[in-house]
Formats: sequence, structure tokens, C-alpha cells
Amino acid sequence: MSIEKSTKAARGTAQCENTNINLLKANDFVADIIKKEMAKTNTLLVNITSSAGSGKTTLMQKTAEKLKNKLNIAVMVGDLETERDAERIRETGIQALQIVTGGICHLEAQMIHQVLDQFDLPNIDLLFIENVGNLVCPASFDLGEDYRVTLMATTEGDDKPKKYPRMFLTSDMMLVSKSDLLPYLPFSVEAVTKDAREVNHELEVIQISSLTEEGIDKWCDWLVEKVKQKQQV
Ligand SMILES: Nc1nc2c(ncn2[C@@H]2O[C@H](COP(=O)(O)OP(=O)(O)O)[C@@H](O)[C@H]2O)c(=O)[nH]1
Ligand SMILES: [Mg+2]
Repeated sequence: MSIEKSTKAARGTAQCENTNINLLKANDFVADIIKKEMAKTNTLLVNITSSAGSGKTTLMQKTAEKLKNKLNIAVMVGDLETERDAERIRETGIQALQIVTGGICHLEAQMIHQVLDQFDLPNIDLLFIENVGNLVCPASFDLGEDYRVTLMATTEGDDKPKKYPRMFLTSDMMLVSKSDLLPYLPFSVEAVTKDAREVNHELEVIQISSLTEEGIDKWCDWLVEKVKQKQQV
């Protein structure tokens, strides 16, 4: 590459970095507004992240089934296209709103804030955000959540926490999902937990299966406890 070209490329990169920094600053400003809104109504906000297909929507359905008689639950779900996940979640009888990002690979705080008035927040104990499926971009965007929970499916391979450290560093909980498939896969729960805790030593870990319900009660108890804590504040 010529000096002129490489200087131009370097300037381009610097501009991109500045744009990214400004974008993230703007995002954090709105995330703070969301936090304040949630504090007013004592609504627990949980951001669910993972790769595509790790079982987020199935877990939302299972969680709604288990907890809807105990807590008022609602979900907002982000995807690049279609209403499919919101339709699946609505079948359980709870409110679910689809946010179609139109190609954007993550949800931003502004997208959440824009739809908040469609929820009766004073009557919602637990609001989930099912983020767009990938372990990269959603890691950088604070959505004002109280907790970030990342699903790590047994079908993805147990080497992901060190490859995508930011997601695991910024999460409070890792759910090792699809545990019913463990007998058929070369996946070590011990190894994935060790790697994830080397990235984030405070990370909580629960092994779950939405199919056999392994770990689902433990997950639901965790949620109920966090809702209680939020409502005591
Ligand atoms: N074996 C197994 N399959 C699951 C489990 N949870 C979800 N799946 C399947 O994994 C696929 C993707 O699930 P989905 O909930 O749509 O994942 P999402 O893209 O993360 O929302 C679907 O075919 C589900 O039926 C589980 O606990 N065990
Ligand atoms: Mg989904």
C-alpha cells in the first residue's frame, strides 16, 4: 500500500473509532435513563444474550410457563427480521414485543427506550430482553439491564468463553444450555466453566435444559430472588 493510501486508511480507522466511541457514549446515556425508569417501577430487567440458536426463545417460553403465575413477566425480543420469536413467546400467554433491527447485529439502548411505553411497567416484575443472537456486538451495548445472562449451548463447543471474552466478562450468569445433549457431544462443562471464570471470576453458572427441565427450577429461583431484591430497594 502507498504511504498516501495507508495514511487515508489510518485516518478512516481513527474516524471509525471516534464514531464508535461517540455511539457507545450516546448508548450509555440512554441506558442510564432506562435504569432510572426501571428503578421507579422496581422492574427487574434481564438481558439474555448468546449465539443464534443457543435456546434463548425456548428458555423464555419455559420460564414464562414456570413463573407466569408467580410474577408478571414480559419480553422484548430483537432479531434482524421477522416476528417469529415474539409469536412463540406470546403463545405462553405473556406479553412479547418484537424489535426488528433491519440488519443491525445487536440491540441498542435507544431501541429499548423507544418501546418501553408499550409495557405497563408498574405492573411488570420481570422484563426480559432477548438480544440478537451473536456473542460479539451485543457485548458492547449496555441496555440498562440489572443482569446480563449468556447462554452457552453444548452444541457450540466448550472453547467459546476465551474466544469471545467480552461477552463473558460483562455477564453475571452463564447458562450452559441444551445439557440433555451432553451424552452425545464432546463438550466439557468443567472446561467451559473454568475458561469462563478465568475471564470473569464472579460469573455464576447453571447447567440447564429446556427439554428435560434440568436446572430450570434453579434458574427460576435465581430470578425470583433477584426480583425480590429489586422490590425491596
Ligand atoms: N436439545 C435441546 N434443544 C433445544 C433446547 N433449547 C432449545 N433447543 C432447540 O434449539 C433450537 C434453537 O432454539 P431457540 O430457542 O430458537 O434459540 P435462539 O435462537 O437462541 O432463540 C430449536 O430447534 C430448539 O428447539 C434444549 O434445552 N435442548
Ligand atoms: Mg430467539
